[in-house]
Amino acid sequence: MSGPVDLRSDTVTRPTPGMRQAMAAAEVGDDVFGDDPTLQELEERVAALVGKEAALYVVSGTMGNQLAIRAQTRHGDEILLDRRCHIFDYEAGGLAAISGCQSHPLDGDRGRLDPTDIGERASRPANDHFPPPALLCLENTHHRSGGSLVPLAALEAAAAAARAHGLRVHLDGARLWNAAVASGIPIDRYATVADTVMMCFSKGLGAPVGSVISGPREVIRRARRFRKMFGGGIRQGGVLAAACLFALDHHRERLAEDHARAQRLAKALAETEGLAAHPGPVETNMVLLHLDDPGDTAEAAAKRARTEGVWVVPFGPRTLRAVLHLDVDDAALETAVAGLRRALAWPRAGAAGQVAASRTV
Ligand code: TLP
Repeated sequence: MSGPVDLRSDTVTRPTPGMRQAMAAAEVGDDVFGDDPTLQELEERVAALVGKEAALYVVSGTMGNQLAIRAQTRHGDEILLDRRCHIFDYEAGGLAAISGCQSHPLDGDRGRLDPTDIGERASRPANDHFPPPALLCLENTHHRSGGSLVPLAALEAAAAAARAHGLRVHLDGARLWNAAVASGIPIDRYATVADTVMMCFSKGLGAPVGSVISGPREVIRRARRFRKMFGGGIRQGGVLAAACLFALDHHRERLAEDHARAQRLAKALAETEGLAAHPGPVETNMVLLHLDDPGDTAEAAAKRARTEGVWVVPFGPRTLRAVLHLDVDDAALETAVAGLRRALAWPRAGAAGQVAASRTV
């Protein structure tokens, strides 16, 4: 592969020729009239895979999470979630703006929430002072901690603590596909912890657009109505759904390759002498690189990496994130390792030559 290696996210994948063919050939109707057969097939297949009564296609993970929240809460309700989860941290304040809910952020440990914290907050007496707790949000894999796997037992314990006090549970499973492949635990097993589950097709699975929320029929019916209200009805959505169906059939098992390449990237950098950064633990398809030079910043390091032909994103003041995906093969991985070695060489000024150019992954 020539040109820059784009490791900013697994959202950057482009549809493969087979996926484009499936999209071109898709049978379509008008989904707002309820007769797009390909969209219906996708929703039925995902509901069955997740083990829920019904499912709804939406344009993004953010829309899926926000609709699941809107459909299961009332204005003034409280939502318990991890301080570092995508819903709280990265969705533009949607749960306050769209659902009128109050967040109660909890201090999680790589996506693991303490059931005692949940129980203490959720069990406050129902009086006129306290916002009624309505929903617990979980996330797996946990993106802020670098795609870490949240153990099923931790998800179950958190969900049980919430349910004991009548809360519902939503699982942001944008990358639940990765969790299932990495852990060997099936999607529907993970899904038992939650009432509603959101999963993205536009990340590791490589579709250009789309996420699906699954859950009880009544909740999905309400979510469908809110989707319409927010202008999210998709007419000939079958063209997009065909890409997701193709991804379901062809791109799930291969996520293991992304996980293996993420391990190789981290190992190659960890073993590089004179590198002013060290990788964090790798559990799925992401590598976090923590900068060791106190004078360096993630912004500056990402710019240097770009100059060296590798696109990564700042992920905190002194952390970079690299994500492995469908469009990164072994050759691109080699290019990325070489580029990152040059960009992160120590000391920074004119030190690229200190890292042996001959090293391979
Ligand atoms: N995550 C994106 C960015 O927003 C950070 C990425 O590049 O990782 N839940 C989780 C756990 C996510 O990581 C994301 C996207 C979403 C929801 C939202 O999905 P989209 O981008 O489709 O709205």
